[in-house]
Amino acid sequence: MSERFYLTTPIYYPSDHLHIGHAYTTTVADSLARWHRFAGRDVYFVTGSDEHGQKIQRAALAKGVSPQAYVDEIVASFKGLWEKMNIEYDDFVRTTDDRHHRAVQAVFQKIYDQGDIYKSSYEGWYCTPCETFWVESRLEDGHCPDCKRPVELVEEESYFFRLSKYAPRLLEYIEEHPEFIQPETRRNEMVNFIKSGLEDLCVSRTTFDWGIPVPIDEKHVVYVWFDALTNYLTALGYPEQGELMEKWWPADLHLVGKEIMRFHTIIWPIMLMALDLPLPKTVFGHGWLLFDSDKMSKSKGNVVDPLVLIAEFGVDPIRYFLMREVSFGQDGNFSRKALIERTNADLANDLGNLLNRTLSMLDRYFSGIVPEPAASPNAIDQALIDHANSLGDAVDASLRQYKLNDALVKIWQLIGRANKYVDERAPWNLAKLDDKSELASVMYNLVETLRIVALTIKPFLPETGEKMWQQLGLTDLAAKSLSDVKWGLLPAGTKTAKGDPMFPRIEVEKEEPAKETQKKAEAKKPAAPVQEKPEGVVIGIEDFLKCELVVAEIMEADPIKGADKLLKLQVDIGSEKRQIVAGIAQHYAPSDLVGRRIIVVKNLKPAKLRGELSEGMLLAATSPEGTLELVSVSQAIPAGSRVK
Ligand code: ME8
Repeated sequence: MSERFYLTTPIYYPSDHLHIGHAYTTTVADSLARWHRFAGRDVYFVTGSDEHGQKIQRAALAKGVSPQAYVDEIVASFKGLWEKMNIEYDDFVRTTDDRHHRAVQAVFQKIYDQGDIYKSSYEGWYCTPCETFWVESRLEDGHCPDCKRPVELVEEESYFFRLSKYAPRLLEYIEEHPEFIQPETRRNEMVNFIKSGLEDLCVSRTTFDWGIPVPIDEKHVVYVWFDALTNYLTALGYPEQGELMEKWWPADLHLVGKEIMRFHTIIWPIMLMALDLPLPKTVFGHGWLLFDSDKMSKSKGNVVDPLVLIAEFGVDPIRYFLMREVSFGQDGNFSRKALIERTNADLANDLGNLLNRTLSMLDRYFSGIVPEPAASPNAIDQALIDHANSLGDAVDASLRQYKLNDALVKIWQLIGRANKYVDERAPWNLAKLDDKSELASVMYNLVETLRIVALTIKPFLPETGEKMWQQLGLTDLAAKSLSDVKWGLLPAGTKTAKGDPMFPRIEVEKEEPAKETQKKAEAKKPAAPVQEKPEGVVIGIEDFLKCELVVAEIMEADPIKGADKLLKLQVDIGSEKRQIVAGIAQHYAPSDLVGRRIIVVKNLKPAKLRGELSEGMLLAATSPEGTLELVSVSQAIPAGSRVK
């Protein structure tokens, strides 16, 4: 029987639309699922939506619709996003599904019947955004220690779950199963949390009704986390002990963000112990995707909408960035600049160029048909062959340890090796020889490397894998598996079909201000030709005078939707009003700008930045720390005055 792999993502709250942080977890899960399928394992991949609780009820109320209508609309958008991102899940559990209702009531009833749930009353604190109960001693300045928002005092009759009773057993389990909580830093945090004392957990609420009724007492609804965690069993048909439960439980991997590790490594395993079910093999708590070093969240207004990014860049650059940029387990920063740089450097430059130049040469030297590798390999050929031949196992080993970025680094090392191979073996020189056998081998080796890259890339970047496969003139990709990542399976005689570049370079100048462009020039691999700023060049006065610098008064300043670095300014330059788009939003609030007299270049060719016309450029200086200050004059100098 083939090895099996059951993996899950958190089921997300439809309290709002999903952002790139949610897409991160789901993309990782999808790539793992696709990889294990590709490696011949039997995979079950489940995601879903966590639709009950006070937070959702309040959100629906605020919108003036029923909670069900509210969640129906948002959950449809979840599914739409996953489809766009090529997420191939096997099941999507909605906690409003009847099957889930049955599973939760069965779990509650069983634990109650055996005496691990009892009735008492709760008086304490509750964080609604996190749907978490807190004892006073864990609060920080009266705020939720997780999300730092205010908590509410709750006083109500409740059912309690005897967490405390199971704490010693859980600690022992964690100690004996080092793979259970990963990465290791999170294991230590969880162990410390348990050792500091577990209180019994309140598992029902009475002050609102958007939830699953407690089976023995319909005044109560089941606490939303007790409800949500059960989804991992719902997907297997629990409480029926059928084929699905038998085949897939325990789960191999619950993939979650680090902030919900406590629920998954304390409450959930104790629920399972009480149900007499085995615990999941691994709960992996990954880091956060940060935006300007802060966790993205809707309430902070710093979220990045994946749909907007996909529309602009396509799906695979986003998938690639999420998995490559962040060391899995740790926090990582999202920025548009980093996304563009990654796409240009790794996808357009390294991968795109390798495919393009290889297929162009093949067209030129062999009319696009893969030749027989006639010559025996020299040391350089052999190094490439060995590298490519070991790639499949190397990627598999990284993924078994949840090192996604390592896996991608390994693929890109082979791509880098192949690009270097082109330069080392210089096919254009071999083409001058009468004997074409060496040229044939070199070209075969390059196309064969690309075939291996396409296969290993596909689980991470499905569209890219398919496009490469097509250009390589190969068929039947869906039937290929890890055993095809083996040197020499490319049939000579294959007719390739070179296409358009898969990743055209993203030209940033068109949409970003000069400051951004300048930063790009300093980056390791510029995405596009940039204007060099000459240093130490002596110019004549006539050159300087070509530049018409004038004093301008800022009349209005406004943010630009979707461009967090830009502000749109209406300025008076004496003779006329102008609009200028400037990259100063992170240094000045719009209200601080109105009335200032600044210096602008009046005769700069107008440009469009993010769809907004910019008719001129303002002058500013940057400190070594990166803060920016506008060059200004006092109110004594009227708008329109020439600066010389
Ligand atoms: O917690 N960086 O749902 P949720 C990385 N319903 N990952 C992020 C992220 C960020 N900035 N923001 C969100 C819930 N995530 C519960 C789960 S499971 C039984 C119930 C991802 O909508 C990450 O996986 O708040 C995180 O754990 C999850 O979304 C939280 O989603």
